[in-house]
Amino acid sequence: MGNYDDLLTEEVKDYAKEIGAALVGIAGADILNESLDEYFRPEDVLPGCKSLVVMSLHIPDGALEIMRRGKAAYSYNLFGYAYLNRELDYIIYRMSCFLEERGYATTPIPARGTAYGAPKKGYGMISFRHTAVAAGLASFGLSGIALTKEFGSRQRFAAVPTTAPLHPAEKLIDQAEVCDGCLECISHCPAGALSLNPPHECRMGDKVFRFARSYYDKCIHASRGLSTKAWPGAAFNPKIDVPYSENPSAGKLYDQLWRERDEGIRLSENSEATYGATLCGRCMAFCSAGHEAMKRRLRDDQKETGHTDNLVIQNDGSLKPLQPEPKALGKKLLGLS
Ligand code: B12
Ligand code: SF4
Ligand code: SF4
Repeated sequence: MGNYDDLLTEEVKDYAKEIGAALVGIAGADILNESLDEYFRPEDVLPGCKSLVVMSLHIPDGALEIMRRGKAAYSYNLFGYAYLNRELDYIIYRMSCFLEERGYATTPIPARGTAYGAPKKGYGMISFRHTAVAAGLASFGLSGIALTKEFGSRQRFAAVPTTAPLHPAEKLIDQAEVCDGCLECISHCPAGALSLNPPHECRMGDKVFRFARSYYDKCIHASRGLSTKAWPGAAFNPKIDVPYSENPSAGKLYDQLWRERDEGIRLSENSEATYGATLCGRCMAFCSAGHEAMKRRLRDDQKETGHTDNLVIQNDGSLKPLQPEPKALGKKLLGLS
């Protein structure tokens, strides 16, 4: 057992709640140093890093539910992405200052994007999903998204690496505790960007997690409004299909983003980068764990109201209830069969 500052750990957790974090936990730097690739480990971004303060913000259920119904992606794009990232940046900044004022070093990492110059495409300075799992807040769904008992898939994460000796979580959550293997995430991906054949394997602590490999370029193509397959039947589905190219150069992607897309999408965006038309997000939106967590949190007298009918948009524009069932492959990967 390490030599931890339990009092500071409690102060950090209280402060995280005070500045608005929905969930907060502490990840030990050691298990992440072993689990993540060189250059993207806590010790690479902060020499002497001992722990990471991991925080999340909940994406309001309504923002995803209205998107599942095919009516609007606008609420999700703002309150699940653009604005939420600002709120995350705010809590990262505050937590970083809180720790530095107490004499500890930190590295504040922005909530979105990857660092220019990093040696691997599609890698953040630190993977927040991995930090959330290491902090005992979440486990990997088969989608690769970090799922919590409280919100399922419906949250974004941030982590502040620090030299402070905070007390880390002692128990990691098993995948089967949060994911039922229904595979709705994979079957609703419009870009074929998620593959379980074979799954990606991640070792952390004494556990092995299995989840879909994600193809960066395919996801970007759909999630940046370049594909008419993104949200078939939905009012906000892009109306122009920009041809997909393998490994597009950054310049080509930039051109596509700003010139070749549906004009309506460009006009629906604004200077605050709301990505007005679509961010896809279907693997998050259709995740059963998210919908079930929403139902659990509703008051008893609200269980039959709002979005609990589970209606989702069909390709022909009609609405039908989603009826997810665990699948044989899903159960096998989760060790349930
Ligand atoms: C780059 C990035 C992406 C990339 C790559 C994602 C990925 N799986 O790593 C793309 C564009 C695909 C993407 C998509 C999405 N993202 Co994103 N993304 C990030 C970012 C900036 C970095 C992630 C990272 O470091 N990955 C690298 C390593 C560590 O991942 P890995 O698990 O070891 O390995 C993966 C890849 O290497 C790949 N892979 C490995 N081997 C192989 C082999 C082959 C052949 C191939 C093809 C791929 C492959 O698949 C592995 C499993 O996913 C983070 C922010 C952050 N700093 O963490 C947000 C983040 C992961 N994204 C997020 C979200 C919400 C999304 C989307 C839902 C989009 C949206 N609407 O917002 C989708 C979800 C896709 C999915 N199911 O995984 C959230 C997740 C929140 C949560 N609850 O878990 C994060 C944490 C942002 C945040 N601040 O909250 N994202
Ligand atoms: S965001 Fe869309 S395209 Fe990207 S992995 Fe999820 S479902 Fe697939
Ligand atoms: S959609 Fe189903 S299989 Fe996919 S992550 Fe969510 S609960 Fe797991």
